[in-house]
Amino acid sequence: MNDHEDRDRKGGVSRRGFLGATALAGAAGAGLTSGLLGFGTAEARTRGRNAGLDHHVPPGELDTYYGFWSGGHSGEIRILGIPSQRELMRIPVFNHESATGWGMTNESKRVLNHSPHTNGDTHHVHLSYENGTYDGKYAFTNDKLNTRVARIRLDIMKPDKVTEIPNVAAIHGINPQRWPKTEYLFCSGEMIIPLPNDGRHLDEPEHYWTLMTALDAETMEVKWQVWVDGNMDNLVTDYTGKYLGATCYNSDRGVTLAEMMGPERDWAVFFNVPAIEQAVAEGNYTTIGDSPVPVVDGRGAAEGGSPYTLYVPVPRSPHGLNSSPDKQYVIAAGKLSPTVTIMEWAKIDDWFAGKLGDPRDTVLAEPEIGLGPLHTTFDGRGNAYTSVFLDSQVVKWNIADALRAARGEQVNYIRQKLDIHYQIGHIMASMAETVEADGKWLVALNKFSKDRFIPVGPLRPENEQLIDISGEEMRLVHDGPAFPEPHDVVMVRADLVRPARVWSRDDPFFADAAEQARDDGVDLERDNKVIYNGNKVRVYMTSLAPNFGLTEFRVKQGSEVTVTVTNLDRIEDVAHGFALVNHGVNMEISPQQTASITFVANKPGVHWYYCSWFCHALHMEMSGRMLVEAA
Ligand code: CUK
Ligand code: CUA
Repeated sequence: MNDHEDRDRKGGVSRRGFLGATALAGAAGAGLTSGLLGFGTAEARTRGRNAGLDHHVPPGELDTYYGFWSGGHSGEIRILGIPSQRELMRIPVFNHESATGWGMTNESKRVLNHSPHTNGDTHHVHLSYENGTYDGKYAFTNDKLNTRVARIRLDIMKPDKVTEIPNVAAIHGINPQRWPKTEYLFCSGEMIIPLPNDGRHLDEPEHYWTLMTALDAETMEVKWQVWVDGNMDNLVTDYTGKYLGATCYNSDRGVTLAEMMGPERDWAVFFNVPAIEQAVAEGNYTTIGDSPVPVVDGRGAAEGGSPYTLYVPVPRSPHGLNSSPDKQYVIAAGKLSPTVTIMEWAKIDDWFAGKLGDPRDTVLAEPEIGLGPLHTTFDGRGNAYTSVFLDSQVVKWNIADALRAARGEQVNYIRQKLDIHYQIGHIMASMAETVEADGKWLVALNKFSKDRFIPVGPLRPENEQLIDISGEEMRLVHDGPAFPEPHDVVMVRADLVRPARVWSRDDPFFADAAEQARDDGVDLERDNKVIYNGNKVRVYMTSLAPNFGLTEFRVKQGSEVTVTVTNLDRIEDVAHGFALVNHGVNMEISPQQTASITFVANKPGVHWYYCSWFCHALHMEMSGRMLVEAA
């Protein structure tokens, strides 16, 4: 029996049965009434019948979705169960973290490339794809603060690669290729800088630029970059694997707010991946400064684009850019304009094939939504949901009706405006970034909570609100306070994610420690040994509740000590920790994991180490002494 059969048996069945019945009843009722009586009445009449989805997950039952949250300037990723909104796990990525030792263990330092930075700003999180839906392998996130991207392995739920992006400043948008599978991870540089940024052009903004970057999603190496006009904000890929696009809010490349607000129109820029690959293959590129990365010149906004890029003018300061799950549309949110711009991927293909005369020919409609539209998500039933910051609302609208209205038909494409609390940024519906968008749950990620929770001081939590979108009418069902910051989220059907239950002994995550042990003639699963090598000391020990394999080790003052602990427990959920008093040393060692940490023993005397992860009735007794001889 696999995890998910197990899960269905334990908790899913009764709820799933209940969901199916009510969702059907709601849809049928709505279909009947809305045709006959118009929108407002339909809403009123379905409210009684459509009890909606049950978001309450009783004790002992399991959630049906994984929510992967980007934690903004906390620098981490979080996993929430949906619909309960219980926070299940935090995944430190760019931040350093006390409980697990992320940023302090040798394994995490390797992943972080020994970066001096201890913080980050994860704006977006997306998962790897196969054929337009999640393959369960990786999550990706950006670090706007220190211009990096990271990949998280979804089996162990830890980052395994971090890449610093050259030639740009502040990676903002990221999106993986969706079709046929994620070969590239794309990321957009937001801030414009001199190229190269080596001090030669300081106060000459005409020399400031930014680039789109493509990484190989398997190696996480940078493959190529594309030089663009303007700056770049959010980015999205299509469902053919051929195109991606990004919004630009500073098309004049200004450096002050007033300059950024100058142009009446900015644009969305689209990239032709096969054409860029061909240019790279033919050597039709340049490089910048010391970076060997091929940079293809995709500037040319004044002419509508280049062989690699298309610049579609849209109202000033567009923000979100989202791909509809029917694979057809790409929708830019207006931010400063009350509209969204609906473009068609097929027309972008037509433009690159030379079939269109004007970049605006790719635009189908520009419906008015509300004040401050930021991001759009989808239910897979033809409706779009746009977050509207200034109005603090989620606006549900129908794409087909918006297109009919644009053709002059008298039709109200707005389905409902739901107040949220308060000032919504991102918005996301379950599975909405895939062809399997299922229209069940939606989260509104709100920048302010104001009066929604008891006060906790001048810094208040932000507010994640869960909304049931399974019926005709959106229903707000839960408020969830969030520490900075609930930036973005994807909600993924639980059966698509298959986390490991214990570590595998040959995991590459701790391959360096295993290799060092081999060099030292140490069997990690058996030996408890101290290797002295000049001023370097390597301490190997096992852990098996409630014992460390070594209850003492002796070093000279000033030694650089590496403690490598291998957790022999095979029982799920029995993690140990290695914490050394007064040395800032603490790390997690989960079942069957090897973890290592290096520090300098610079204080003579007796220093206790103890297990920091509760593991046994004798957990407190699971300890030992480091004896440091004065130099
Ligand atoms: S995006 Cu990052 S600041 Cu995710 Cu709405 Cu604007
Ligand atoms: Cu081992 Cu607590």
